Amino acid sequence: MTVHNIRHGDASDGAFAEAVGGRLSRIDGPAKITGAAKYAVEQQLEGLAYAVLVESTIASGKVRAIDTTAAEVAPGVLQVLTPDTIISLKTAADWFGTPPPDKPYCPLARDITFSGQHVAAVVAETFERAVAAAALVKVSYEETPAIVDLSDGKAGDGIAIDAMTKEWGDAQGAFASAPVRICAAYNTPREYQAPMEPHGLIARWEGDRLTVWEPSQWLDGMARTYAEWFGVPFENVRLVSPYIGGGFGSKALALSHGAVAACAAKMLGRPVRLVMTRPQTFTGYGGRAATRQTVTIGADVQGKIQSIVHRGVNETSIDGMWVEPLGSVTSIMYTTPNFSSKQNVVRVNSVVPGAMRAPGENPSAFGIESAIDELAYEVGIDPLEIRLRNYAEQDPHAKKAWSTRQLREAFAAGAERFGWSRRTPEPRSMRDGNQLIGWGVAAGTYPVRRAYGEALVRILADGSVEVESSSIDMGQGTYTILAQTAAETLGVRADDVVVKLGDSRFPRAGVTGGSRLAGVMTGAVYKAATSALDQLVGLAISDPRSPFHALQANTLVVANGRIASPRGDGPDVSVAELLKSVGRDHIEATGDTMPANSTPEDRYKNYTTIAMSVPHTEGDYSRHSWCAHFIEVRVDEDFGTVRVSRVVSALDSGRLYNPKLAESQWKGGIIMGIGQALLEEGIVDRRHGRIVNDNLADYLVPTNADIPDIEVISVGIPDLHSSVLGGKGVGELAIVGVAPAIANAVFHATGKRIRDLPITLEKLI
Ligand code: MCN
Ligand code: MOS
Repeated sequence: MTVHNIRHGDASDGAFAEAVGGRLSRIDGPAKITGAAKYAVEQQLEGLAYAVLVESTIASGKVRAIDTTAAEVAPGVLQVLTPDTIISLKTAADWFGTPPPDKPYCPLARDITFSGQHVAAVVAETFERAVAAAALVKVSYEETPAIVDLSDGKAGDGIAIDAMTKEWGDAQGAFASAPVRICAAYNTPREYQAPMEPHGLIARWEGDRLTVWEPSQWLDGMARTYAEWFGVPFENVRLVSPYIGGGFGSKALALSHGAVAACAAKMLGRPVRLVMTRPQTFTGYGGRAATRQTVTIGADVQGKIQSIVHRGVNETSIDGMWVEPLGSVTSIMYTTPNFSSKQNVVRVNSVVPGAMRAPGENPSAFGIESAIDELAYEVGIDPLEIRLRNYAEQDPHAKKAWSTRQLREAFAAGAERFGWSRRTPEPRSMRDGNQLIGWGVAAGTYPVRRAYGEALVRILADGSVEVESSSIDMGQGTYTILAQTAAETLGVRADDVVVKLGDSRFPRAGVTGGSRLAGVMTGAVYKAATSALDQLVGLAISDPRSPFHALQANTLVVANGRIASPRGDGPDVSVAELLKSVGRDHIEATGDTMPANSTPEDRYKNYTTIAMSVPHTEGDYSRHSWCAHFIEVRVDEDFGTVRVSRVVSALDSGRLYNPKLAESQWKGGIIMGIGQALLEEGIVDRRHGRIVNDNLADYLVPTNADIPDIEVISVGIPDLHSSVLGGKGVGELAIVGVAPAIANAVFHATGKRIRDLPITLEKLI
């Protein structure tokens, strides 16, 4: 979509900054800083109309009637949509591509299952007129009692998710006979992604072709959903998403507000823009589900674990299913001969929860990494030492070797840098005036999720290079690392590479979720660039017009945009000159990492569903990123306020494609973890089942003043079992383990164990 002028990385890194592994600065940065970057809903289209949603004010019941009379005659109103007037859609397949039931889909609800559900929409000539008219829509309801959250008496134990059960040995028996036993319950509240850019879209129909400008973590998956809703071919839907102002898991799927806007555009014959208000971003899609876990550990007096029994529950909605895998870290972090983990989900009247940075691993780590700390105090062993005593030398669940696990190295590097050896073990033993100081440690992990990728690389007449992919950059650095990959492979400078992302017309890409995109796309670009290079060298050697033709070389080298014989004894011309001499205006190649015998159906499935994701335990290895967080807190003894004053984290994400960007990702994850530990909590009004702090003044996320110095250390080594270029996931890893490290530090500071996030002052005094 976009042309970037590259600003180079740290001067000290010189030309190396442009190769894979170099510290090149974000090439999309200048466009963002100057405001030149145009986000999806900022497109100016002829005849644009504006849609505003009307949402249910009850959490459970039925819409009795919708009175639209006043709204319809309000100034500037073009259309009022209700379940009765909106066009009917077909149900789309889910993200696994499971064939959907053959029944109509209506994005406006008659049956209300949560507060904030879309019940109507108003479209007007201006946004302000749509807002004013939406306030005139009168909805009457028949209300029924809502199950407000997990603690509601009506909630019950929920549904057992058997697929989540993991068991080996005799966990209950071994626990009963263990000399040391601990058992505790850990809770995390509803949390929200809170991206800076709210969800929204512009939809435009031209005949039976739909273009949607929408921030998206998955253009091809969303295009498939729109196509299935409207019953048009996949090729007829174009998704455009040049920049994304943060997603954190929330922008991967086409949602009902998108369907409403696309219906309105079709019915009206005009392009329609619909942008959620900030409060609507708390109910228009789900944040992280609230969770409860019980972790039971049996150990010997040396702190060696003999048994772990783990039970977890997460919220889901009345009519949707979300499973937050709570046993994911519990089952792999430590070695134990006996293990049992089971999980239930409980239906409550909320929007269906969704993916939020490290879904599963994040709350899972809060349970096990708090519990192991409790065990450390119980047996009187240093919390770092107990982790090393129970170190898992292989995947305890899959019983496979780790592809790479630099966790011991992470513990060592982090402890050294933090000064862990100076810690005094007793709670409340370290202070500075009236501030109690606590030092806590916790580990984190995230699986290496993989899929296949595809990209196009084009060498142009002037020797510059274009890379095209329908994958996206929501701030992680995709533009930059793909420029580096193409530059290194083709022997050109990174500022001669233009990376075009975020348009579903480009070669397809799977979901940007599960921290997989960097590994998938660097692999695909490497492949495409390699085959473009082969073509270039092939032409140079074989074309009679080429200056290299007489040389009878079987290969040539390309570096700094010039092509020459390996021994340097022949011509030395620029790539542009070579293309001119052989009469070509460009060379292009598409490369992908799909298995060789893949059919077109396999490819469609790979890019538009998650059904072809490669399991992280495929083959002989278990693949994960790892980290260790060392955190200092200062707790005001009188007020109970907690401040994080120092963070040192050592992380293993394998080879880093760009350390500067990986460090920035890790720091972002740690900052989000500090928010989770100390601030973030969706508060439910128990009378109405409504989220009351549905705005960024009341739903607190960290600001600069909350964030101390954060030091991150890379301890990874290349892992070729995990990706083509040896990297493992970066984006989600670092949030995992931050909240328990802080809770553990708070215990060390105060002697008070907080097992309910967030750690707010009233829980401490
Ligand atoms: N990287 C690297 N070396 C590696 C792997 C990654 O240098 N071995 C760097 C690259 O700059 C790459 C970035 O880390 O662009 C993230 O790569 P990866 O871990 O593969 O994650 P994805 O590209 O798939 O991004 C998604 C991931 C997820 S799932 C969430 S949630 C999340 C995250 O990234 N949401 C984010 N980071 C985010 N960062 C921003 N700014 N905004 C979000 O919404
Ligand atoms: Mo990330 S929560 O997998 O988009």
